[in-house]
Amino acid sequence: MPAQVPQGTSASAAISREELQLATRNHGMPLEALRWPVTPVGLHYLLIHYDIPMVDAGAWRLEVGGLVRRSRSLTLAELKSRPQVTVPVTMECAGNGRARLSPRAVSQPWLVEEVGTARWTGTPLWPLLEEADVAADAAEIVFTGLDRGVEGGVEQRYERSLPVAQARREEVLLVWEVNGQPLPPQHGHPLRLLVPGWYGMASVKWLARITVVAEPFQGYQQARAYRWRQDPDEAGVPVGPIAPRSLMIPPGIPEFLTRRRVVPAGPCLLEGRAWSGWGPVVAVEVDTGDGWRPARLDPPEAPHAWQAWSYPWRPPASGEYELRCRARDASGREQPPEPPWNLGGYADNSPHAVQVTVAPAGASG
Ligand SMILES: Nc1nc2c(c(=O)[nH]1)N[C@H]1C(S)=C(S)[C@@H](COP(=O)(O)O)O[C@H]1N2
Ligand SMILES: [Mo]
Repeated sequence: MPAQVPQGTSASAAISREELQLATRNHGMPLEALRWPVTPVGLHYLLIHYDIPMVDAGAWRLEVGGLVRRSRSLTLAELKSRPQVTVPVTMECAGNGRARLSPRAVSQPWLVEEVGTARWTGTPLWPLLEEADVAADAAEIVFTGLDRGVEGGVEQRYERSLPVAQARREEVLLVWEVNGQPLPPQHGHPLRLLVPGWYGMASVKWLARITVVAEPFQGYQQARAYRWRQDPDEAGVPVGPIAPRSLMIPPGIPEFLTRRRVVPAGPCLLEGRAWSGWGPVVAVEVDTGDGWRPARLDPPEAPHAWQAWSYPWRPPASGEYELRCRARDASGREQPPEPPWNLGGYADNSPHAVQVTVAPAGASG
């Protein structure tokens, strides 16, 4: 923990009114929704920096310009007539885990549930840019949303860029459907970018403009937010791929206020899901109080979809337990006990812990 608390961070445990205001607008996925391999739309997490814009899809156009030989202005119907793919993708907010840090960035105070997996339908991005004929000296592609606001004292549209090498990945899509429905307002109606394997900030919603540029983009969401930094004066390193994480479906039933779980005595199957943007998850382990033990792990349904895991637990006695899970991916990255602190509060992927009371044998479940 740094000796001095930088501006824009809070050392106090209490959540401020401003943080609560953000938390009621941007909700996480209730952990019991981990049961669904594809998250029902209303249970998918939401992160909206400014206001949800109301967009008339009939009047809307996607402008493609900048360093291209053929600028384009496309209707939704034109985009939908292009080659179409549907793919399950797990998306997670880079700030997931932020509220567990101390001191923490004063921002959306996420705990662990800022994730969801949806079946997205759209068309690959790069062929569209190839048709526009991208200049040889292009460095990045900038994606501009329709939503506007003020952040860090800067009035802006939500805008992010991708280096050309990322934008060329065939799984990067322009999507107009989620789980078989047109994108609802909160998820980017009528079109969003989808960057599988990267934290959600890259997947720009309410997409209006794609601009090819020769220099690294210096917009707020690129050059100031979403960077690994210890200090506000540091330039930092951009946040990109999703670090490995696993979550557990909380077993039994919750106590209303604390959400502590109450589980009947006897065998208890622990289940959950795990994912990483650095390759498939190759191992999930569970600690029920006596060390890490391997869980059973399913393969992913698609390269960027989460994987189901399970672990048969036999509580040795009634009483209080803390259950934890952790994942390791094919790149060798593993959920650390304590991730390195950073100013923005990004990617705290320390293990998910669930507090459980096992009822005495013979007690009614
Ligand atoms: N235009 C726009 N795109 C955006 C955002 C935004 O505020 N405006 N939020 C980003 C962030 S930080 C995340 S985590 C994801 C959340 O996507 P979802 O709300 O569909 O789950 O959208 C990203 N795309
Ligand atoms: Mo996010």
